[in-house]
Amino acid sequence: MTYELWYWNGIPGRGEFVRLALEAGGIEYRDCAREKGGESSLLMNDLRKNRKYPPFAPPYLVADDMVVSQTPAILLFLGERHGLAPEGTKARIWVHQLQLTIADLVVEAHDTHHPIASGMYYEEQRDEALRRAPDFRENRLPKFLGYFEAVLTQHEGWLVEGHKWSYADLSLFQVLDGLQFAFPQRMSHLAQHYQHVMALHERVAALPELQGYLSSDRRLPFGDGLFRHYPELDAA
Ligand SMILES: N[C@@H](CCC(=O)N[C@@H](CS)C(=O)NCC(=O)O)C(=O)O
Repeated sequence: MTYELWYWNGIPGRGEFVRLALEAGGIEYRDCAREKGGESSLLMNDLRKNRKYPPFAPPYLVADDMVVSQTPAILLFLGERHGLAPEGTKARIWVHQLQLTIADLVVEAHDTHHPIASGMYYEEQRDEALRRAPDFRENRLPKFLGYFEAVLTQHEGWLVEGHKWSYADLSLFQVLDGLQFAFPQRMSHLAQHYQHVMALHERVAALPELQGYLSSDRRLPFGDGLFRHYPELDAA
């Protein structure tokens, strides 16, 4: 069976957390919204399908008769089916918790540039963004990084002790990549304090399973998505 992944074409966004898991797991999938010229109507049409269990928003994964949306739920599903997380309730729920915490961080990073409304242009909420970003840089970002640093300090290299990488490690890599893109000054200042976190970023980037993907054009660059670089929102 080949999974169908649906996510907006042109930005890595939340789709990338799913892509990384599929790619690192060697799992076959179609990136449906990027096929046939990649017009946004492809995804819009699929979203309009009359489904009994519809997704609220992309990303979502179609697997036989199931449609799974919500990034952490998709990863929970793939993790169980393909061994991308350890087995057993305790470990499974632990990885899920980590993924939900990563999802919280993603929302807060996004809200630095869109603090008022996702549907408005950045320029329309720039003043509010300028007020919001310093708290993220100075308080929230160190709190999240400190949390993952503490977890990694107790485990051996990966977020789940005794397991190889899990999907949460891949997602943490992606968030760190996005944060380095969006807040290069702040992240380079903080790097010295979160050495285990930064080492995890390097370790995932070097995974043999991901080399083909990371150097391919399937891996999209950041741009106008969740992680955006506005120099005025960054500072050491
Ligand atoms: N909690 C959801 C959020 C999904 C989401 O916000 N998707 C964005 C793209 S990254 C979207 O298209 N949202 C449309 C909307 O919220 O109306 C998840 O983790 O997957």
